[in-house]
Amino acid sequence: MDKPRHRLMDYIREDIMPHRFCVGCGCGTVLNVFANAVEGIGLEPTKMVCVSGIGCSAWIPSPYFKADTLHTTHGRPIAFATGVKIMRPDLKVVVIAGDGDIAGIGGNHLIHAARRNIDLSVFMVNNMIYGMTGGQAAPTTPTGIITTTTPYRNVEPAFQAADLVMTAGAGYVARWTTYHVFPLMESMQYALNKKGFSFIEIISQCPENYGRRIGLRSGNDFLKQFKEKSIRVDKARGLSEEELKDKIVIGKLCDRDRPEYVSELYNVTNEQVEKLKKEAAS
Ligand SMILES: Cc1ncc(C[n+]2csc(CCOP(=O)(O)OP(=O)(O)O)c2C)c(N)n1
Repeated sequence: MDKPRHRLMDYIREDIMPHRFCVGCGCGTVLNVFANAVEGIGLEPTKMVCVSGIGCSAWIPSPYFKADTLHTTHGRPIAFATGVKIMRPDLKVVVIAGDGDIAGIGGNHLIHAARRNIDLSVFMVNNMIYGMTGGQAAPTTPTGIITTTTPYRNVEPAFQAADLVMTAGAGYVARWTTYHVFPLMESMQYALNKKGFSFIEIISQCPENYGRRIGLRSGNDFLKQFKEKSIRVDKARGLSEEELKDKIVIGKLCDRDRPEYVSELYNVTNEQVEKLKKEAAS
């Protein structure tokens, strides 16, 4: 008898399973939610390009998602994705990578992609640490956390990447956690369908290289925390900074329509071509 085959296996590279993510890691959840989101809106993987950088989260699309993927250098997935989108505006270009990749070393690309409102869907898996390299503090590591590079405690404030891209001009910005799988899936679907720069911050867990030094040893420990600490954005409005300390504000943070970079670029180029043609004909 044939082995039963899960429907999502159309979206996942079966030949390299089982995957390499650590036990309890949030990356498997994000891959699952992403595959469900793509399937749910009937997005054809052959019409997509997924771009990632270097890190555990970067493995979600590459090699595991079954579409054309670019596994680029650390910090540069948005820069590569920008090039792909300019050359192939017909394709859906999705970036999935870690907070180190996107908000740390790649922070400048993030700002300018949001400012341009370029039509990319960027899903930043924020595990609050440099997971792949062994647990060094990232710009997203909360204050007070013990990591390999902050053995006494982290004295820096965590970078709020979602706030940054919102201010820079992104079309759609949301934040969810790996506990909120259904709203995250719907949010991904919305982002994939929205023209312009869409950014979802996915608060995720790294029990091995983040949790182990702060007493959160399993994926479940994190999920319980995510559930308890999360507060919907509409409830968070009106609360003071002190009241929001240690809370994770979840939900849609912004949704607006602004001119999109690649369309504008093509418009101005076509205008010039027409103008030159007319000049040559006269
Ligand atoms: C230019 C460059 N700098 C540093 C590194 C080392 N490095 C590889 S992955 C990584 C951090 C990964 O953290 P993140 O992007 O948050 O992904 P995670 O592994 O936590 O999912 C670093 C610093 C590298 N490969 N290239």
